[in-house]
Order: sequence, then structure tokens, then C-alpha cells
Amino acid sequence: MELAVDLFGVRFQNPVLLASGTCGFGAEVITVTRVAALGGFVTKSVTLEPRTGNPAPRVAEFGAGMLNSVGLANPGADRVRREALPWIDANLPATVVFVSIAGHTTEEYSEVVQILDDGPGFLGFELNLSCPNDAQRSGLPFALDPEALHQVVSGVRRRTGRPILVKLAPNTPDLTPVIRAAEDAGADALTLVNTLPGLIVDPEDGKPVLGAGVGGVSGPALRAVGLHAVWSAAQQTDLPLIGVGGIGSGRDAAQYLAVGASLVQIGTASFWDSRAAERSVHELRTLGIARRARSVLELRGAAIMPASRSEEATPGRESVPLG
Ligand code: RRO
Repeated sequence: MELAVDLFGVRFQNPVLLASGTCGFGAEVITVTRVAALGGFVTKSVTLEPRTGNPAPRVAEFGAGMLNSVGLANPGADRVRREALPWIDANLPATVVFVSIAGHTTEEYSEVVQILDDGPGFLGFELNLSCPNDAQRSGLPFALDPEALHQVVSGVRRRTGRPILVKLAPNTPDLTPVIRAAEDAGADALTLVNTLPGLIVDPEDGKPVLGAGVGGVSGPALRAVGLHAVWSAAQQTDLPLIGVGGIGSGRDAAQYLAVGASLVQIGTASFWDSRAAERSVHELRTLGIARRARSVLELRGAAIMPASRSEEATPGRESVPLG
């Protein structure tokens, strides 16, 4: 089965990428993950100034996933331009890379893009408008404020001709205003979703487990939320969608394709199994072959076409094992 996906003028050898924040700038994971076997990766979010991040502990596991508050730790735009991008260019020349950008202000996004735009080794930008752990924005990410999102995306649009992915937050009852704003401001695709705000408390002392207190929930707990967000976005935009949240297998990835994603990203699962993304590629191929698909593109969209779906529905089959 053909796994390649053509998007943004390039060919992704398969639709499985590593998600931002889980693979550094590539160099951090190449000894444990065969990055070149994947569709690509998204770097850790880059800000204008270097950031040391939040106090430890920054991650904690719980029964259904993980909570993190890394606090945007990164080396800053100048160093990424000087060191990380040339490294990617030299060591992963065939890998499709997106650089994630974050900032406290609209201007910061544009300045970071301006610094990085002429750099080597990457295709485009993923604007992280949805970090739940930026204390300076008091828990209100740009992605929950359509006007602020519009300003950031249109500012970046004026400074780059590269593809712009806009990464949205899951904690909104209605994605419509932010999707409209992203489209109107010139986004090329949407990435859904970032982590969901959460809190874990130590019952022994009643204190939050993470050094920063609250954090972002990822892992299996996020999968149904992410699937719902992509499914909902697919009803209202023709922009390509990139699904992320709780993917740890080919079967999880297939669910995101079914709700309309063109590409998927794997994050937290890589912490538990550094080969999770590569394994998911193989599992997706096996699943596609079993479904007699010639291309992974044929796995896309079945869950957003209720009419054709109901024609094929098996009478009496009320629940489908998706595990
Ligand atoms: O660095 C973080 O704490 C972080 C970021 Br930037 C993000 O976008 N999502 C997340 O869960 N953590």
C-alpha cells in the first residue's frame, strides 16, 4: 500500500510525524528513533529569547496519560538559526521539518519567523498558538482568541512564503471562530490539538505534583478529544488538517485519518516507546492492506461522510472495536 502523501508542494513518505516538544530539534532523538523513516517532525517551540522553562518536576504520568509543564524551554531563535537548522540540513536532508514558533506577543512570532525564514533544513512553520503553560498570557492562549490569532497569523504571513500550520487548542466549545480567523489570515493547514489544561495533586500532601502546578494533558486521555476536534474542523474547512493527541499505534493514526486528517503527529507515546512512530507507520500499512486500500489516502474521511457510511453499515452492529 502506498503511504506517501503530497501536501504543501512536497511528498511526505508517510503521514506519521513526530509532534512538537517530543523530539527536540532532531539531534536529541536520532539515536533512539529512526527519524528518516517517518513522514517528518516538528521541532520544539522556538521563542525570541532563550527560555530555561519551568521548575521540576515538569512531567508526571497518570493512569490515562501524562501531564507536562515544560514552560517552553528552548535555546532561542538566534541559536536555533545558527546551530539547529544547519544540523538538520546536514543530518536529515530528506526529512520534512516544521519549526514550531511560540511567543508572548504578536510581534514576537513575526520576529522569530524573520530570524529563521532564510535558514536551511526546514519546510515551514507550525505556529504554536495553544501552549497551556505560558504564565505571562494567564492561561489564555492565542488560539482561544480569534482576533489575537488573526493578528499573529497575518503578521507571520506577511513575513514568509513558507507553509504555515496553525496549532489550535482543544479547550473551546466551538472551533468555528478560530478556524475562520486562521483561514482568513492565510494559514495553510491546521494542527489539532495541543494539550488540554489539567492538574494532578499528590494525595499525601495535597500539593500539585508538577513544579509549575497546572500543566497540559496528553497521551491516550487526549485521543477522543483530538479526534472530535479534527472531525469538527473537517466539517467546516477545506484546509488540510494534521491530527495529534493520544496516537500510539497505526490503529490510532487510522482513526485520525478517518475523521479527516491528512497527516498525524505522535508525541507522548514516543516517551513510552521511542519507536512508537515507526511502528505506527508499519501498523498503518498492515491495516491499509487488510482493508484492501491501495493508498493511505483511501483511509481518509470515512467518519465524515455519514451518507456513504450508512450505506455500507452492517445491520445490528452497534459498536466497533477501535482499540
Ligand atoms: O513547553 C510546554 O510546557 C508546552 C508547550 Br510550549 C505546548 O505547546 N504544549 C504543552 O503541553 N507544553
